[in-house]
Amino acid sequence: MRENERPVLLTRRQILASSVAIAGTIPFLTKERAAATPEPRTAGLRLTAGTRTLAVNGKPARVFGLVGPNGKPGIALAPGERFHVDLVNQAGTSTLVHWHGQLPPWKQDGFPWPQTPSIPAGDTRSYDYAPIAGTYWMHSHQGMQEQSLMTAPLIVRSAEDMRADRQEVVLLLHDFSFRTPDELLAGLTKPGGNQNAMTKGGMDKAINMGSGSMAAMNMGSGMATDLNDIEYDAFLANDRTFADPEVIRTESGGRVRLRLINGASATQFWIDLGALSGTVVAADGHPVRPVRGTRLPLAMAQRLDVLIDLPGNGSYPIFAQVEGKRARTGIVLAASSAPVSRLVEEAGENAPPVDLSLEHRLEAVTPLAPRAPDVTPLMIAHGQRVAIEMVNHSMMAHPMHLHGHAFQVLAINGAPLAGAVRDTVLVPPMSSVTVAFDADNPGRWAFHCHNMYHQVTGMLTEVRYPAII
Ligand SMILES: [Cu+2]
Repeated sequence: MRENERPVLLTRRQILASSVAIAGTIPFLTKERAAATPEPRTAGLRLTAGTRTLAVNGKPARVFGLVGPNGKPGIALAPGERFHVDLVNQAGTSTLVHWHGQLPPWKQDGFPWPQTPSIPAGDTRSYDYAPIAGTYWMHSHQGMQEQSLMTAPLIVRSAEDMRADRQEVVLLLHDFSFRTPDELLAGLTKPGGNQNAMTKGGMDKAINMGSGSMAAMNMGSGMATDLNDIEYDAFLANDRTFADPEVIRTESGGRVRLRLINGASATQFWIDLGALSGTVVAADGHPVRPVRGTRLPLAMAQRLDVLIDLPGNGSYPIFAQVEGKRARTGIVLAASSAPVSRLVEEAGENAPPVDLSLEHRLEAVTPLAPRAPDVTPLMIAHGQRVAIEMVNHSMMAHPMHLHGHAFQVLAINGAPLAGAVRDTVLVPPMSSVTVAFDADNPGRWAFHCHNMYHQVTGMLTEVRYPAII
């Protein structure tokens, strides 16, 4: 299967008629269409960045995709297996894919630094590093390709996962628009635009480093609480809407490990397990002490692993409701013979803003060793303990992500916490969150808001070690 030559993902969901009208979701498909695919230079797993056509709300949508060696989205690795991947660019435009939350050498991180340029259309780039186990994901860090669904799961199974013998269910969430990302961004930034406060909110100076014993990030200021700046056409769970959800048939016993991934570009969700209850056992791939719950907030780019034991042989929807809205998407877990009834696409009432209620309850299984942080801004040195206090003076929520490191959440609004070790944390409006990490991975690392529109309008900086070439 490793040499599978299928150029793009073909599933029953896709409309393959060549006469299909191209929806405007891919911004820069150029005439420099990929030539013949080069032979992989090594024996890595083949991961193809390409294009595909989905049906969304009954209409065809041309989007990007990342298809693994088995023809399915993304990559899943066995315990101990290296991330040895040949990324083949058949997307018809240059691209670069970030292995979100993984801790590779920095030149394999998939961020377009001058030293690590994007992959031209038709080319292949190889990656080889020892991955860390857990629920991760991959997404393009090139322009705004992420909004056009250049995203996929990256699952690294542990030996413990295999021993537990639970059925693995991956739920990858997206926000979707028939408009191009450029059109969506223009709607956000144009003067007098009615969609949000980005231009009022000082995004251009969103990241200001203070001095003192901690680096402090100040995130601008706005006037009113700001949810869902973009009116999306659909919200997708594993590429499908709730009108036609994926039904996952559960194995006998109904023991599931649900791997939740928020791959949306600008949307936060409340996961609602409905009639089920679950146990959160990992945040952003990193184990946490078990926390029971049925409604779980999931900020952009975050992941949660939830263990669920189905109580019977019925069918059980897993809802993902958009914060501030009635809109929802999701999947259905159903025993083999259980009928699945049609689902109501909208919830009865709007979901509240995604918050830190779960973050307060999370505690890393393997926390950072106790240690005082060094006095340092974003130039850091190998071996340091670095603490960053992120202060949000705006009315927008910012899910903040650091590449190449896992940090521990150590305070929320100044109140100390021995929280989760993870890679993405939400900083709600008018709030502060302090994280710390060990500087153990020399390189140039992006540190940014994972709301893609905040990132591309400047909410991105660099955490850098000295003497990097
Ligand atoms: Cu943001």
